[in-house]
Amino acid sequence: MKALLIVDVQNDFCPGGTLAVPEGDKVVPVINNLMDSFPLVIASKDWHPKNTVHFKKWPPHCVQNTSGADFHPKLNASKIKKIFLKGTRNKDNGYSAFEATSADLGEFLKEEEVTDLYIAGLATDYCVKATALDADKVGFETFVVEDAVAAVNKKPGDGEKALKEMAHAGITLIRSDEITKE
Ligand code: VGL
Repeated sequence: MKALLIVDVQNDFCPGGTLAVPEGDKVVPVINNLMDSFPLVIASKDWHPKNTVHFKKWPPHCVQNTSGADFHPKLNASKIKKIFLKGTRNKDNGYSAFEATSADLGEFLKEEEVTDLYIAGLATDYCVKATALDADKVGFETFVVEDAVAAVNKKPGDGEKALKEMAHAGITLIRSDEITKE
């Protein structure tokens, strides 16, 4: 069974947000289209307390219960079965959705008999990468949907580098038009 995991498609990571990923919102229509090809769609949210150590490295973003932490308004959130909150504690960076504290993502996917995990969202060079590498490590057949992710690119080329690193780890890079409904 396959599932789609949407990573952090939140206002603060989109243009106008406090940690905007360039063209972060371009993933939204691609993801909305993709949802119909999956029997199970889940999502992660960055969900930080105000005083997290994470904000020593990054501008404050996705603070719990603020509009910056909401999903992008055009994301079709009604199709999302469960949301996994991460980075929820003061000492917790929570890059990977497998570090979510609201529920255990790995356990949930096993219970749902998911074998193939497709990952989309933000950002390629941080949370998407960390999540995909963890998924691969835990034993899921892991796919990253190349046209449904976007990078912070703190240094130019970081996104490309992250994709190469994921491919090297055995993760399959796939385009949304290569994914068929099953
Ligand atoms: C992310 C930088 C800082 C992400 C989160 O969601 O990829 N990037 N915090």
